[in-house]
Amino acid sequence: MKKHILPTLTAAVLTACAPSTRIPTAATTPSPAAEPATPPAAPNWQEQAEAFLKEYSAEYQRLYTQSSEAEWRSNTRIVAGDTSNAGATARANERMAAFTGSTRNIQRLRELLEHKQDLTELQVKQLQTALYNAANSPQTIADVVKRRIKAETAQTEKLYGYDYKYQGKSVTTNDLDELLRKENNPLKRQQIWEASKAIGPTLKDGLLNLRDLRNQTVQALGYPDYFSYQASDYGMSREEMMTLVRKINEELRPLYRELHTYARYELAKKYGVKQVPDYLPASWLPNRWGQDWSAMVDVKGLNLDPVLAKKGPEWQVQQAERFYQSLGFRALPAVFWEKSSLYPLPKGATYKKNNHASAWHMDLNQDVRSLMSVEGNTEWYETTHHELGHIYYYLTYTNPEVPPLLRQGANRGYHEAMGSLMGLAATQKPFLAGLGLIDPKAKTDETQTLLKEALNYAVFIPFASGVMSEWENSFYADKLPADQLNARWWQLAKQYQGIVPPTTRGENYLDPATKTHINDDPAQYYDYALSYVILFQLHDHIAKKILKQDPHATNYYGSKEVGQFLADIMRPGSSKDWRAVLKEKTGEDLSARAMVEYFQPLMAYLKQQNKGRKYTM
Ligand code: X8Z
Ligand code: ZN
Repeated sequence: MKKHILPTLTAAVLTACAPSTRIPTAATTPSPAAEPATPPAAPNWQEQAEAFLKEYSAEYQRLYTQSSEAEWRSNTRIVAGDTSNAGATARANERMAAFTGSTRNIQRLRELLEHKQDLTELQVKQLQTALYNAANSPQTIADVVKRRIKAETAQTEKLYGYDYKYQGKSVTTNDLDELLRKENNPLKRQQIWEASKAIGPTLKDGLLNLRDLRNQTVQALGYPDYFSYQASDYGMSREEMMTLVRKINEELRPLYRELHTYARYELAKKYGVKQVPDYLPASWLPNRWGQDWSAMVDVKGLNLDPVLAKKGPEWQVQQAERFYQSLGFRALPAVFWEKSSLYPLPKGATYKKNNHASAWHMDLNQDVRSLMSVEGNTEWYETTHHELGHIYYYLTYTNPEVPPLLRQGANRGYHEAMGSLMGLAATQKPFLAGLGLIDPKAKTDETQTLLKEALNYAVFIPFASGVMSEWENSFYADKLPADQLNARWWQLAKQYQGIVPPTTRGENYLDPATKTHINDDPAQYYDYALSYVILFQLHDHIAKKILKQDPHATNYYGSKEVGQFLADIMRPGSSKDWRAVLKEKTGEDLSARAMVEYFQPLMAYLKQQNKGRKYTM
């Protein structure tokens, strides 16, 4: 999850205009009535915008910082029964909302934007961003906004304060994930999987309430629903976004179909099940949501788990930093090491913390932190690179050229792509050999390596662009009825992922709510699908054009040219149009071409393996 943009503060460029004018536009500057002889000088709109933005940005940054500090405490110290952090967070977010959504600010923003043609591009972008932020907190409906803020804080506490139990004992989500990667007994697997879903029903009332409040909030400034609001951050309508993610899914479908068939047969063999099921039982997969199956394959000579377990979690974070530094990025600032919360809480701690990885830009300046529970294994190794990608993005666009309001990704997908790209690069063989993490002389199987990668990156697409995006689209835009929430989830899981629950899951469960983003990063999971598409486009360019290496076997380490390429994308933040950035840097529009091409060599192998097997999707 990306806490790099706080849920209540979500900010970005608004290109699709908010049509409603429920707030009357302020009259233009009154002309001095007493002196009709000399016409008043036309207002200098650029100067006016500059003055407004200067004052606005200073206050915005001040309140943003207070809000981040409060949120940080709420996410790193959750004490059962103690609502003091939640109270402080709600108050800080209310102050932020009262400012960003104030009627006065909205009026002024609209007035200035009416003179768009007289303003600089940078001014227009900032004003649009501020107006976009306003739509999340319009003070014309202050009461709704207040209730939404309170409900969001309460949902977060519930989500991360939950006490997961397996076999009668408290367990962490790290424990459950580890069990799902390793356990071979299908009955036990089902119990583990069910334990991971027990949180769902506890979140139902809160989520339904949040749906209404989120929709109502953005409707006040003319957005039809919360999903449309989030999509507009890309300058796209809801329909355009859904068309895009469906297209991406279609393009990767032939590969997914092969992977799905392969997995059904291989897992049936592994679990000793004679009748191969048409659809994959969710509890068979090494991930709570079936979004990453890479743990299914162990590539001889490339298994990092034992090495990483020995090196330990601290080493992993330091190593990720070294990788970025080798490309020319600076060392992480001292505050990162002092104030981040990087490792699991000690056993017996009297409080809990958010168990999902995130990166924070606390003050839109140099205070950057990460919240993780890093353990020594491959999954956390990749996640650490992912989070540092957010951190280096923050540090790179924090420069005098980029005003605070535009310190965000070219779009949200880019923000997710950077670190995932580095995560991919940090697992390729030449990189690992160069680092001494594997034996450079060891013969490794290239097909198995590519298969393992496909089970990670390609398998993710139907989950992200299919199940998650479609469900949230139905939930927010179509107001999915409360008695169809779980049914819709499993219908989508079957359709897109070919996955079914191990037993019937009625509406007494709420399995979508077990995914953190559904609660606290709402209606934007397609960011991750787009980020994978973008990351393969960037990787393809880096490998072929910069490093002149095979995309399947690269070593970015030490390449200042690669660092330059990435920093050039990060530096402007959202002051540049995201489509223009991609075109300029790769020569391409957004496209799954590179991703499909990357996995193409795997198709022949999978077809061979699947010969004579029954395809069900
Ligand atoms: O939530 C995340 C990051 C935090 S921004 C760890 N990710 C998605 C997930 O875990 O579901 C990374 C990829 C997908
Ligand atoms: Zn992220």
